[in-house]
Amino acid sequence: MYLDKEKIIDGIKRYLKVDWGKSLKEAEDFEIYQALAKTIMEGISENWEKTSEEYKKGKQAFYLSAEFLMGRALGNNLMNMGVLREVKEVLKELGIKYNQIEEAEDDAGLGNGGLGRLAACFMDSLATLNLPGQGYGIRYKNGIFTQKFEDGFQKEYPETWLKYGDPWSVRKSSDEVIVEFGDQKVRAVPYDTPILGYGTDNVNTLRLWEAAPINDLDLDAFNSQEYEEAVQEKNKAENISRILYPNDSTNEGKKLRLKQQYFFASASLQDILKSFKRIHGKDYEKLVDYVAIQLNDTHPVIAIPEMMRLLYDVEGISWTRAWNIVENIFSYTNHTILKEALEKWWIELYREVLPRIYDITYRIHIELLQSLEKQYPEDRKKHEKMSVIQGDLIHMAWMAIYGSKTINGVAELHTELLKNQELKEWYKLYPKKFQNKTNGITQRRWLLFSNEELSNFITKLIGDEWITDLSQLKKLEKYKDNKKILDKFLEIKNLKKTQLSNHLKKVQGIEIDTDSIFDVQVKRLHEYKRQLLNIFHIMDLYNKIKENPEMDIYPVTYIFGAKAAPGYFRAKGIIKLINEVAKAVNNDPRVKGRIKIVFVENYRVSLAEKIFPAADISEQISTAGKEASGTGNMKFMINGALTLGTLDGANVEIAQEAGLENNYIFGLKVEDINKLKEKGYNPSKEYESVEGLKKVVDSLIDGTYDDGGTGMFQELYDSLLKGASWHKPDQYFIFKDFAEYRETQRKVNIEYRNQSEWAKKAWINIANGGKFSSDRTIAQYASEIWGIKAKEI
Ligand code: B1N
Repeated sequence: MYLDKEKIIDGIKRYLKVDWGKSLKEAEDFEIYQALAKTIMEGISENWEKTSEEYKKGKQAFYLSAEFLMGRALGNNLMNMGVLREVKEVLKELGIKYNQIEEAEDDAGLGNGGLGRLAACFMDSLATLNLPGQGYGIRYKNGIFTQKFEDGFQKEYPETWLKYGDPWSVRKSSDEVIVEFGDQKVRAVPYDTPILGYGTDNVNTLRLWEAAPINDLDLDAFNSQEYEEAVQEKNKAENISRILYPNDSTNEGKKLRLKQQYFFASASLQDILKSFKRIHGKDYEKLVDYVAIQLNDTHPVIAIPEMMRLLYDVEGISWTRAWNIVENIFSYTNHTILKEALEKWWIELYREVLPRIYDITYRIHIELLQSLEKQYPEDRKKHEKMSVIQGDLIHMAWMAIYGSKTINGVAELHTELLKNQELKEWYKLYPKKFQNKTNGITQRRWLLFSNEELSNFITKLIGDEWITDLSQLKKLEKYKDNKKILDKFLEIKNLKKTQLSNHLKKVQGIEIDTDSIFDVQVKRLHEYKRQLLNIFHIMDLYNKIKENPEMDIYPVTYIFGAKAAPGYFRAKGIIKLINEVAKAVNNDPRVKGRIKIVFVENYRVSLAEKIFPAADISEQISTAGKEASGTGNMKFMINGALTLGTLDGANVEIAQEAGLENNYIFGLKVEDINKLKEKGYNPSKEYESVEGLKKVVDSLIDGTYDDGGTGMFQELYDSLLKGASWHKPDQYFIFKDFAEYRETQRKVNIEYRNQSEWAKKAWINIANGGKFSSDRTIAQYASEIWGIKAKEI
């Protein structure tokens, strides 16, 4: 342990004085938070340096990701260091409320959703497993926007996590590199954040790049009183790392986005090569023995031609040797099969921003064509389909597959769909490259930290090994019929529900019945995730209550949390709809509190930590085949919520592990949807024939709910019944799944009343959550892809 009580108190007081000129009595919460953070940084600095030195001696894995959705660091770091309790005590003695200090930290929201949070969980697991792995990304000045609801509409406000500075990062000016574009040259300045593992002295690193100008100020312009021009270069440079693109699973073909991608890919590779050279000189044949690079989706795939540039242009290695190195260093993870997410760049734009990278990409394209010609002589159609350059577009996923050692999907079903549908030609060409790596989550943040009560209880029963070996949870299963233990579980669940309600009361002024079922859907807002199916069911239920005021319903609180991409009109329409229905339902005396809708504002990591432990039902209702994995589903599971879901993504494996009978699985399967598509799906049939559905759908446009004259609800209506130029009506099969979803919801409502049976199911879910630790996922990446081994300092 690096810190004891005295050191902590001393550190806090010292930093308060040095940084803010304040005594403890005068200090604000955020100042105490910063002082505490810096005390920790001081405490770990030696181990951090030691770890970096140690890792350099062998093979390292580098995780390149445009997003790292880290959330808060304070509590997590204290917990991983094993001093959380001490710190709480110390602060108490000083008359300071730990909770308030914790709440003073802004989330580091440098990601959109699952993909970014996965990267963050991976960082935690790498460190905990003592694995030589480092993250590389972008230090966005503004992370994911802050969401507010104004009159039920989503409004976005800039997120400003750096306004008081970030105590968790160290600017490493001496490791700056230059990144060059066709029209611009900038400095890339690294900021290192320590990643503390649990129960280890190792401290791993997340290195995020900030863009800075070569020249701060154009003095000539300044002297001629042209002040705007004087800082033009600075602004243009800083724009590169200014803001996270707020799209989840859609491609943004903007110039600045391409610059961001090249910026961090180039800076990271230069950094990797520089530290390799320091030890091994120019012996590049060794590179594959020391470096593995994981490309988190296609966002960093530009690193492939950039590596060629660095090895071939800069280091003077032959093209063939360089390509051989590339093919053995890079691996690519695919996170989605949605067409609209596939990254393709306009040639014109690409060539303008990255002229040399374009030439290199072109050569890669030609060589791929040559190898395709060998494999499939004169099969023009196939060549065209698999080309990196197609017409006016550069296809990043194809370059990734061609240039990588392995390609993996993120859940079994997803990988099978890649192999047999989406990427079947590629699978045929390179069967050995394809792997599955089912996602996972860190149980440290998502159970130990966010659900202290359940954690303590589990530890009391089976010891604390589960904290670093989640498969230990299996030992809980023998208690599945133990009434005392299940009662205790229910008591904890109730406590977590009360804590969440208190929090929501404070931040949003909402009263929640903590005896009601907490039915939760939290995730990005997207049509394929089908929040619309969820709200349609509630609208139907509300209609039924109005028809039959004495209807027997066990009280349910439907909790939503979701940000919509600012330019995603339909997603914003769905938010408005949920808020409108909430207003009607929550204020209708006839409902008598039986159902309530709560849409939490600004859903983010720190709020998620309060929500997962309080959930009874985990809504995972995406159209089968569309959700690559999902990771929220896993967080719910290990906190004892039952999955109400389709056989999609990792839900399939959750149901496999915990048993179908302990979850609520419903709806169309991938095969059903394929068949339906073949046959031709006409949603009007369901609309007319499924009892209650027409009334729900019509209420979008008959004046029941008001979209404030925006046309949003009409547009939703049309998307379901008429389709649009780019898609068929009800493309996500909401109508087709509606009846079965409602049936399953009814079952939930009845079965929840039997609390001991319910608790048993929840308990079995927890006991079988072991597979879904990111420790398992990372151990598989380490041995099956990267070839790295644990190294303790
Ligand atoms: O990645 C997660 C999965 O669990 C989810 O199922 C999947 O939807 C998510 C472009 C994405 N796929 N693609 C993205 C994010 C940002 C962006 O600009 C695509 N996110 C996912 C982790 O595997």
